[in-house]
Amino acid sequence: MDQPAFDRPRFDMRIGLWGATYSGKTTYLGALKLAAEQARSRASWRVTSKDAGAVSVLSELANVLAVKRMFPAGTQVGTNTRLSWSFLGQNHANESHIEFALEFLDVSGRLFEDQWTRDDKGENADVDELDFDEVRGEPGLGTRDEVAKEQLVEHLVTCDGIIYLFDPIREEDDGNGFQYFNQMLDEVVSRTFTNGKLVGNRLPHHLAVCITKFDDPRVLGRAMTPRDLAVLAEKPGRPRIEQKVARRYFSMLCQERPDNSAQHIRDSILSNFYLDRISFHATSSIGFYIGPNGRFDPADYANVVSERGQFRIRARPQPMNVLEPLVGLANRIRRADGYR
Ligand SMILES: Nc1nc2c(ncn2[C@@H]2O[C@H](COP(=O)(O)OP(=O)(O)O)[C@@H](O)[C@H]2O)c(=O)[nH]1
Ligand SMILES: [Mg+2]
Repeated sequence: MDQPAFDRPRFDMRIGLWGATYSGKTTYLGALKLAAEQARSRASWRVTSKDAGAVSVLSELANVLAVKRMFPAGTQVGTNTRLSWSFLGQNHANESHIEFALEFLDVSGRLFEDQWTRDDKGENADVDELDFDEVRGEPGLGTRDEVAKEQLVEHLVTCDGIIYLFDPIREEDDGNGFQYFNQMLDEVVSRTFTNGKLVGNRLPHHLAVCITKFDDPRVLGRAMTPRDLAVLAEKPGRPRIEQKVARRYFSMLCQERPDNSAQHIRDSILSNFYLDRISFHATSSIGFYIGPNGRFDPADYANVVSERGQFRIRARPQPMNVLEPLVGLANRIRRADGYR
């Protein structure tokens, strides 16, 4: 990792983790613990929490990835529970420290699909498009979802920075994630405006957009040319894909079809956040497969295999750009704050 040095601690920075269902949030959490343990740079990192429950969730997720070599079960970490971890960084060169909190509110995936992105087959679908509260079939559902949504908005409002996970594979298959994204952001803006905390006409937050599953050949194979991939194979060890590749790939997704999900999400990001507070990252929670010769092989780098109908992780997960976006955000927030 090559994050800038930090020289003064700030202990009340809060970063939120956000992303649509299946974007890779739960996997990312487990990978964070592995990434902190594997970090070999000027700084060392520890992830811990004052909440014993949060500590065991992280250990369990990391264990599923690293030992069982599986992806965590699709069930929620604890629907609507707020989990919080502290990241403690120590710079070896000058003994300085940094600390920030990552908060995660796992809301039910249904919240997004039912209300905003569901294909409504009801007769009055057009008429009821704007109706949030209507309870269809299951009594109480509308109210519970309202509460969950309210919690998530409040959670995002109070964070200094947001890690947003964008799943390029899902978005390409059924790209409607933007509806959920845009509606949430509108509410976050409204609430921030009410609190008098907008900066000009935009959110004060810093945003790291992590394009997930970058190890998947469907992603990397399009984000880089065969020649680029061959260059990666020249150096021994595991390659780390740079931010500019993630940015370029995201732009490419935006340009492919005029009305696709990535395009909508980009418009929304650019209108709600300041450009110098946004970063893009090529993220993989599991990293690439590297064979016995210790080199990246452009023809054989997928780290997921299908075994009896189940996805398994092929070799030791070595997360790429998982901790980096978080540390980058913390550093940006600290700098923007004038070392508060
Ligand atoms: N190739 C690849 N697949 C991933 C990665 N992270 C998640 N996935 C896949 O995406 C699925 C959903 O991930 P999950 O973390 O449960 O998403 P969540 O719904 O946002 O919590 C997993 O079961 C994996 O199949 C990754 O880093 N690489
Ligand atoms: Mg999950």
